[in-house]
Amino acid sequence: MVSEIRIVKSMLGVSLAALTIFLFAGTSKPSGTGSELAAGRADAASIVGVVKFPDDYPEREKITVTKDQATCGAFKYGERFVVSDINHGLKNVVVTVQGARGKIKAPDAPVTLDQTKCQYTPHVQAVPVGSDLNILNNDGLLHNVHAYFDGTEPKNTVFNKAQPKFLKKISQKLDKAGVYHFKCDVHDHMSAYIVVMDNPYYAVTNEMGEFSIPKLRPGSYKVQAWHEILGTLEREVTVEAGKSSEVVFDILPN
Ligand SMILES: [Cu+2]
Repeated sequence: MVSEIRIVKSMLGVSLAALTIFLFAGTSKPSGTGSELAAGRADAASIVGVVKFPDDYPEREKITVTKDQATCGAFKYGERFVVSDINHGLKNVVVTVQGARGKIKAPDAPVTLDQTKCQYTPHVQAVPVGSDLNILNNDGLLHNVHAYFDGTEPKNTVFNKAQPKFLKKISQKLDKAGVYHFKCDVHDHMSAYIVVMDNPYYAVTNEMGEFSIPKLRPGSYKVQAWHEILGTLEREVTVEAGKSSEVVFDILPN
């Protein structure tokens, strides 16, 4: 089965892109509804895939730093489009399986958002709802951590805290599922996203644009892919007991 959805966006003066999802489902017949199968068993299913550009893909932006260059450096490479030279895979896409039943538990240890040389690390992460977040500052200068909910600016400020050089750590509980966009009010180039999850079936694409979501009950699901610029797409996927379904998100030129 091959299906596709298209959306069209444009940004950065680059004529982007229709984002097309091709789903390659297994050919054998489903073995039951699967609703009675416990996740994590040998008969659990998985969804694997890749998000990738064709031969033409955006290069890393080079952003001039205008403040605190002694610590921050003269320029930064943007992280909105981090694309592999090998397979043109797109990093930092958050892939979520909607409608899958499963308990989610906040980790015992806090998750972190680091600020080093005026850059957030990681640029994109996905964490369970209820996680405690530690925001670290070892730069020896002032940052101002300003988080917006759902990426909407400037209306939905979640928190807005100055972090002077002596304040090495700010702690914040992430108790609402959704997309948090972090900006620094001191350094315009600083940007990061934390996607707070209320179900346990998610992954963030790696340097090759790849993801893997294991331990699913067999069944039909919506798979949602979110990228900070390309937006959100959904697709129905059927996974079978003990098998993987592959989803390839091909980003096509206009
Ligand atoms: Cu800053």
